[in-house]
Amino acid sequence: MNPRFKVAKLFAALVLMLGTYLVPAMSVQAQPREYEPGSVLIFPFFDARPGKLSILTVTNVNTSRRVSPNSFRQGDVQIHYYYIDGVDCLEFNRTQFLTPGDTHTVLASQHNPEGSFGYVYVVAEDPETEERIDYDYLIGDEVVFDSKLGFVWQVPAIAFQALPGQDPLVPCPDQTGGGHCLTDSVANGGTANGLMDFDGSEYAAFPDRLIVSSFFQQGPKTTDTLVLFSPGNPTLTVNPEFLIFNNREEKFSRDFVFNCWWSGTLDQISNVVKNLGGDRHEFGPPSVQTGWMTVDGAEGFFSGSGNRVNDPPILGMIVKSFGGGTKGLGTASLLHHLGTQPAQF
Ligand SMILES: [Ca+2]
Ligand SMILES: [Ca+2]
Repeated sequence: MNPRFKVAKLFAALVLMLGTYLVPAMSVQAQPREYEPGSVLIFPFFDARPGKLSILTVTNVNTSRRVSPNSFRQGDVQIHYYYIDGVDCLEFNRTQFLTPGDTHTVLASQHNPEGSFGYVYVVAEDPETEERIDYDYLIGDEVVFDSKLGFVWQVPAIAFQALPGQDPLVPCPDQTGGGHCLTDSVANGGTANGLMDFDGSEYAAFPDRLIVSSFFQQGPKTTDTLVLFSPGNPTLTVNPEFLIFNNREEKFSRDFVFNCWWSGTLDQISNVVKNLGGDRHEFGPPSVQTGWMTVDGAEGFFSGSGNRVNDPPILGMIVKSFGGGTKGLGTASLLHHLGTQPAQF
């Protein structure tokens, strides 16, 4: 074989091989995957106020009882609950040990005696050292009984997968005694800053924009309640931008301000949702208009210092009620999302 051709062939093989190893780098684009197991679960809204009952479940789908050199089984994990109060975003946290295939269901009001509503996140940790680990075996659900509105809603937790252990061909250098990859580790591509980085290296990135795919024009019989929050920033005031569309491709831009966690009806964002000016005959009878909207963090500023940040990360969900009052029907869902951006907390 011509030596030059041989070199070219070798180079091509090398590129191919490198390509295989470079595949995990593309996971920068990874987004949360609501119905798949992850290492961090975020419940956007727990509500333990009078008349509401929030039941949270975390299930460990790793059933491996193989014993590691540190005497823990591979399916043993510590889960760390962080309850964040919806008013001041102060934290209450506690841990729970889960055996292989274990499931843990709690009543938010009993499990967290300090807060009545807000959001919760759950992080997988090594049961021996309590370090955060790549343990994509946690799934979560929440059921809320709302006797005030007269309905029950359920949503899955938003699951973020950890990324150091994504490639079975390239074992991560920094592992626990139980054989799980550490997430906050420089050797594993992380930052070792004591924080969770949702940057496509430690954990899947946050979504850039959230989308309410459809809502009915708001009125006495249709009330949608949106939940929004920016994790990890108790003193951050977020100034998101809403793009609201009717069913005739007309767009309305609105901005809005909230502190750390917010829940409110769509008409608190803009009265446009009560008067969409779209096609009344598309749906019905009865004639009701529909619209949709996108939400982007846009910008935020810290109370006190006044320092501004671009595009703070946000997550959320929506509770929809129809009919009004206790005679109504209701449902809830997570939001759709688009694009990726980093978050850190
Ligand atoms: Ca980190
Ligand atoms: Ca954004």
